[in-house]
This record gives sequence, C-alpha cells and structure tokens, in this order.
Amino acid sequence: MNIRNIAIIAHVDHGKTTLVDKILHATKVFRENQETGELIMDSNDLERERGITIFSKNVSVTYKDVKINVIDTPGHSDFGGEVERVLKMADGVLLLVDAFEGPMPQTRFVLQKALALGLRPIVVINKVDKPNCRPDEVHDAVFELFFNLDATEEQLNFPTFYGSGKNGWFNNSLTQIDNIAPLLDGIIEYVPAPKKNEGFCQMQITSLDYSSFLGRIAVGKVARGVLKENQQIALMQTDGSIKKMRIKELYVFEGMGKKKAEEVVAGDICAVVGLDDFNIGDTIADSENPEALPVISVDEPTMSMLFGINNSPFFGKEGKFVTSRHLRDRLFKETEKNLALRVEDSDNADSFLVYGRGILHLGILIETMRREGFELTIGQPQVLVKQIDGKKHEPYENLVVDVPSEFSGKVIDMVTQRKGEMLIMETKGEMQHLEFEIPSRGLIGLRSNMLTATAGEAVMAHRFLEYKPWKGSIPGRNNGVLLSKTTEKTTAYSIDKLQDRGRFFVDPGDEVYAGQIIAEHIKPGDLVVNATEAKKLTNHRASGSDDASKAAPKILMTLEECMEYIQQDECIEVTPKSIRLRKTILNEEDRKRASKSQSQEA
Ligand SMILES: Nc1nc2c(ncn2[C@@H]2O[C@H](COP(=O)(O)OP(=O)(O)OP(=O)(O)O)[C@@H](O)[C@H]2O)c(=O)[nH]1
Ligand SMILES: [Mg+2]
Repeated sequence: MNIRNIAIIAHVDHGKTTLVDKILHATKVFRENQETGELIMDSNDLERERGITIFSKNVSVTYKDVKINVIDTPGHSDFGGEVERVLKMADGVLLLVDAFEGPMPQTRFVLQKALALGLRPIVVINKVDKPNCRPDEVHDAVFELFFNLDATEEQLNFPTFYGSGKNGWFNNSLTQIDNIAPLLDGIIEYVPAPKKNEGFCQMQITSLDYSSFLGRIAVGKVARGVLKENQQIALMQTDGSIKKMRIKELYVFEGMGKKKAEEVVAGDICAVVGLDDFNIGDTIADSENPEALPVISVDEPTMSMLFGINNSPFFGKEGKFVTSRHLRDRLFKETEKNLALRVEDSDNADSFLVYGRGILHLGILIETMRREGFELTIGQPQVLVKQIDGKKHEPYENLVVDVPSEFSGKVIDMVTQRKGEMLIMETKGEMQHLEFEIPSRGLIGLRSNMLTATAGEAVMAHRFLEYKPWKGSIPGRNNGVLLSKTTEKTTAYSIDKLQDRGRFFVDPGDEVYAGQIIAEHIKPGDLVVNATEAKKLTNHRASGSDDASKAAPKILMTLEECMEYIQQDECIEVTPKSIRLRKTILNEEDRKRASKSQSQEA
C-alpha cells in the first residue's frame, strides 16, 4: 500500500489539532452526522481542561487510496521533547503558521528539528479568517526563517497552502473554497513515500501506549524489513544490552484506533504488543542479525525542582500514595516515556531532584500524580546552572511579547528589571511586537505580573536559546506573605480583621497549620498572624452584617501559578484535594534562626 507519514508541527495554538479534526472529517473516519465535538485528539483530561495538546498522538486516514499516518504534536515549548522524538516517525511535516502572529519561538524550534532530520516541509498559513491577518508578510517571514535555519535548496522550495482550519478550507492560493482537498492532495504529492528498505527487520520505539487489556505497547515506524506476528526478535536497549523476546501481536493505525495486522512492512507505523521492559529509543531487530538504530537525543532539561514526601501536619489525610518509596517508583517510571525528564536521588532519602523543560512540563507531571492519589511537597523551581570554562552560566530564553501599544512601555520596564534585553520592536497590525533575550530565571513569575499590568492583553511566548554568563541577581516577589500562627480552622471574624493586611488564599472555615502561607501581605516582609480566633461573645448582638459576607473571596491560584509564586524558603503541599503554600520551616523560631544564619553566611 502507498503510505505517507506526516507530523503536524507549529507554535502553541496555531491550529494543529483543529486541522487534524478536519482531516478526520474529510476522510470520513466518522459516520455521517456522528457527533464528534472539537479538538477530538485532545482526549486526555488535562488536555481538555486546558485546551492544549500535551501528548503527541497518531491517527491514520485513507485518501485516494493512500494511507496517511498523521501525527499531532504539542506546540507548547515545554513539550518540545515530545515533538523531537515523534518526528522520527515522519517523512514530512506540515508546518502551520498563524496568518496574524507569524513565526513564533516554537515555530523556529520545531522547524529546526524537522529540517535537521531531512524531513520534507509543507507550509500551511492558517487562520486567514482572522481580521488584520497578513498572510503574505507571514509567508515572507517563514521563508526567511527557513533561510536562517540553513534549509537545503529543496527544503527552501516548500509548497505553501493558505486557509482556515476552523472554517474547514485550505487552498494553494488565498481563494476561499469549502474543503481541504488541495492540502490532502499536496501531502500525497510533496511528502515522499517512506523508503521500502529491505533486509533484516528494524524498528525504533518512539512512543509508548498503554491498554488495560494488552499492557504496554511499543509504537514506531518500521524502518527496514517486515515485522510479523509471533516473530522472535532482539530488543536492543540504549545501554547496549540485547534481550531475545517474541512479538505477541501487531497493530497498525486506522482512523483514531488500531487494527490488528499479521505483518507490517517497512514504512508503516506500527504498534507492537507483548514486549517486556522496553523503553523509548530501543530498537526491535532481527533476533539473529540485530542492528540498532541511532539513539534518540532530546534537548537537555533547563529547570529542576525538589519533590519530597508531604511533611506538613496534614500528611496522609488526603492522599493514597504518601511514602518516599511510592514517590520514587512513580518518578522513575515517568522517565521511561517522558524523555525530557530526569530524576535523581537527593542527599535526603525523602526527596528527589526532578529536572524538566519548564514550569508546565513539571506542572503537568505534578497534576497527573495528584490525580492518581499522590501527596507531595515541591520546592521552588530552579534553573540549571552550568560551569563553562570555569565561569557560571545560566539558561537564556528568547521572549516574544505582542501587546497593544499603550502597554509596551510597561512591558519593556518589567522585562528590563528582570535583566531582559530588548532586541526587536516592531508594529504588527494594531499590536507592538517585542522580542527580548532574558535569563530563564527572569521569566519565572513574569507571566502573571505581565497579565495584570496589561489588563490581560499581552500574549507572550518564550523558548530556550542557549547558556550564557550568569546575569547577577534578579528581584524576586515584591510582597511578603501572611503566615498562620496556629493550627486550627480559620474564622470569618479573624480573616475579616486582617482584610486590610493582605489578600487571602484561604476561606473562613478552612483548616490551616502554623507556618502555612494564608495570604499575600500588601507590603514586603512576612507577618505571622492569628486567623483562627473565635469572636468574643458579648451580650449585644453584633451590629451590622455577618462577618463572613465581608471577607473578599479568596485568590485561587493554579498549580503553575503557585510554582511561580513561591520563594526560596517556601514550598507547595500538593494532595489530591488541596494545594497549600507554606514555609519550608514551619516553626517560627527555627525559621528565624535559619534566616539569621543564612544572612550571616551571605
Ligand atoms: N480564527 C481561527 N481560529 C482557529 C483556527 N484554527 C484553530 N483555531 C482556534 O485556535 C485555538 C487553538 O487551536 P488548536 O487546534 O487547539 O491549536 P493547537 O496548535 O493544536 O494547539 P497546541 O496543541 O496546544 O499547541 C482554538 O481555539 C481553535 O478554535 C482558524 O483557522 N481560525
Ligand atoms: Mg493541539
């Protein structure tokens, strides 16, 4: 059968998953009138809640007798490792670019990876329905990007399609039509068919799937030869070891599911059932003549966080998995499929250093663990510092901010304070387009401040650039916090009295403990307060209304916001039911002593 393997790549939100919806519909994967909803492939709970793709996924459709394997990839820069590995299954890419925004930091990253693998690119200028969009300018900018990334002559000759995934059309010109056939025809025409290499079988495992019936499933493209049901194979692991085992069952992708196959030939993407203890990157090879494929390399992590068991007074109240053994096993298991993640034992048996690509990468892991029933404590995210030529270096990122002109001054101030340097400032429609280079440290906590300062109008994206010399100290959080003095239920009466001191993270009636952060202080400096005092009983009825109704509603922060909020001496308690902020040292006296000895050392 004639096959095309194509990955859809782009910056976050440029419309990849929406395009996959349209491909599934256009190729009649569904019955007529079948209710399918939108963003069908974003099937994971966290993906649905956040409206983003986190895991790459395979679908397969048939168009004009050609089987097209389509790989949807995540666009957020934290999941770049996910894109890097699945590109190994593709022979071509659809590079989507938003017709208004143009190429963004992650567009550059994914394109660079695709070009380096020698994949054939097709450019799709998407969202041309947007008012003020600039498809021609964007096309020129994409060409320039290819050029800057040293694309080959052939790659520079990329075909371009225009259209709107949302409105269901793509054409080879800006003329609107009512279908996506020109794009599907383009895939068949421009993406090369996979090489039908003959010889001893070879397949590199690039993804891991799981089914409760079949167990762990190894997914990858057959690179050479044929894989057969019940075949004896050699599993060649990245550490050099070779294990003999048997393939139990084989599947190929069909629509959104999989179909059983007796054999799969080179060029098709395949799912193998029945292998023990495999990892992503391993090669399935001929049992007598095993030859490994090159190891999959993904970019290094740039951030680390300390994950520990929950050691708050509320330990074990809300979670199922609470011991360091549980935590350790879970974290190391995650590294099997999450290639950009690294886990190390720390010098304390109850905590582990977890290295990732950014706040969201680590945040999604924590959120997933919490939903599985884990309780844990996590520390402030730290960027990974390196010694290069005996000098301290830190990661820098390229930061792009699009903002209405009236706010651009504020944005520049804010980024400059955090040691960012402005490189580009230009007008893009009614927006100012600003580009900076900034230490990754400076980005932590920037998003929420920037949204507040620009009435929610700023659109920002960033992407790791390179390691450069340490840029000196960067100011942390401006405000101090209010800490609970006692371990008890908060009362409306106390919280009401403290309203002008801070903005609360807890509601009246919530259980709190001594050393827990219960509010943001309106000023710098921390304050220990009593928020659990009961109202003194008097003979008179209180004049005026009920205290509870006066308290401002508590501030709700997402896990990632909490991660960006906490400072060096603080941590987050995460359980299936709650996210609490706290001081690492809960006891007031101990905390004072520790901070005194630290300032003496400094
Ligand atoms: N105006 C307009 N909006 C679109 C178009 N295509 C997608 N969108 C919207 O853009 C948003 C993001 O679309 P997705 O398809 O989830 O984008 P994505 O590239 O898969 O995003 P990630 O997977 O998170 O990187 C959604 O709100 C879509 O409805 C389009 O052609 N025009
Ligand atoms: Mg998506």
